Amino acid sequence: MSIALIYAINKGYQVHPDAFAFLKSLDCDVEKIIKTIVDAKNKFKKKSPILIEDIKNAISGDVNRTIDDPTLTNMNSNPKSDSNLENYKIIFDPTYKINSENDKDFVKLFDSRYRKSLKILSIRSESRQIRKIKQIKDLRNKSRYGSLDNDNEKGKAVESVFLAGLIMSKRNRKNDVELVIDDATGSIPVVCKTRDLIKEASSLVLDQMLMLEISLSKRNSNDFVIKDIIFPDIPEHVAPKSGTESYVALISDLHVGSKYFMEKEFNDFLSWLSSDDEIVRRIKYVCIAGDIVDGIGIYPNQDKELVEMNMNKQLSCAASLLQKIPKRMHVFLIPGNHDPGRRALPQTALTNLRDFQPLENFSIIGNPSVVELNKVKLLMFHGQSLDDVIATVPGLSYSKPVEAMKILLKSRHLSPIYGNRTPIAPESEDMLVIEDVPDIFHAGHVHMTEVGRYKGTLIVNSGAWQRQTRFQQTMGITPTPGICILVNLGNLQSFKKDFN
Ligand code: D5M
Ligand code: FE
Ligand code: ZN
Repeated sequence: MSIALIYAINKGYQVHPDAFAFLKSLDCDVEKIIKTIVDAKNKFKKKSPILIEDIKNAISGDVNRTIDDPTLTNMNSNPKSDSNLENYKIIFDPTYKINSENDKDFVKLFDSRYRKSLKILSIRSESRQIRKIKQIKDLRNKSRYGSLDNDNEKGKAVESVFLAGLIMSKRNRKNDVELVIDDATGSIPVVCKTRDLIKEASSLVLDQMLMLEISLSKRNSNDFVIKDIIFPDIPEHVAPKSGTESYVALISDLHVGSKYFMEKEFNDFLSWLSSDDEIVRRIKYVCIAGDIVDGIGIYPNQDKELVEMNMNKQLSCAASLLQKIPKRMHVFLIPGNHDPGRRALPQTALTNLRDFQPLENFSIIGNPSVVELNKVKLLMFHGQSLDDVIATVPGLSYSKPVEAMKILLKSRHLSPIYGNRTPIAPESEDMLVIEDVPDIFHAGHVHMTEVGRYKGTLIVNSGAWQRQTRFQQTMGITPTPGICILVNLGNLQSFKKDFN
């Protein structure tokens, strides 16, 4: 740390106290970060102090951005494009928020999930009638006969109340479905009795947030009977029209280092990106949604399926492929479950890729991240939780990942189910709540390309560049690798480009 400071001071740069505190909290090569910032500022002859933003940009590889434009918006300098309309912003990146020394306190995490989800529900008018679970139980206990004697302002007996909470358990019984809902004041069993509600309950996943209207009448049953299920959900919306014919290329799951990595097809894709093709000329952005390398020790006997057993060599090989992406395209790259770093969500940026190649045109960011491309909001998530959603919701399958991705949007959470296959870290803030309504929701992980739409959001699963593995063969999963999805940011129309 002190060497880094001396370096900055000797070059005539001050470090802002906030930036100093921020640097101390980081678990990475501080000297290298400072040197990158100082060198960039020197190059642009800027003498301003080093701020937190400079550090964040240096980590994500966008050191020139703060220097170009303090609002953090990058104006593409490609003279062939309509430069006023070409720009990107990183709206959310968990990398700097992740606390590696968290104290395993899941109470804070779930409290954050509850609060953030309640805020999302607050746009619904019914949310004003939400009562705390303890209050609802007290009301019920007070009434001895028939409906409750709690009256509304007009003196009429209240027939139903609203509650909001996380689903603690779900039990299919003979004629109904019982849910146990939890808020900070307690938990309550509630029951779906009608056919429609029972059907709706089949797509509910554990630990997701819900608002429920429940009947207070005891006439027919002693249970708290659900009258309506209200999901946090995304609203019907129209994506902003950027007015340009710019494209974003969406890919994921390269698995460099695996013997199944489709090196030839991926190189064909890279050559195409450097070609003079009419479409390629319009590609301004490339998004890569994780599983860049195959990693080491990710699953039992993986070594038998690797061509490269050394993690650094896998990374260096991936970096030398990725540096072939033309510099005029800006690349956003997030990690997946095969990449180095912690497995639990959210994951920090794979910045060590840059140790092997400069990758100047890359924003290397965490999983999940939200970026804005020409005003179009794009949510990038590797997709680990799709395994859990597909395994628990009846009727879903690996061949149709879009349906599972819709469930994530409806629950406004990227990984609602806790304690199954997707590890979630006990952060004090739940960064997996989908706070911003995305115009494009991009994930990978299941190795199956599919595109769909939900309430104005374009949903894309971008497949893979890895042939069917032995595991997938035994599971009967036939992936659709070697395909890139292109999206026109002007109208959100998409199409596939197949490299097989
Ligand atoms: O995951 C690729 C897909 O294959 C994903 O849907 C999970 C599934 N998969 C892969 N390996 C396993 C094991 N060992 N158990 C269960 N499911 C698996 P990827 O992240 O590329 O490995
Ligand atoms: Fe993968
Ligand atoms: Zn994966």
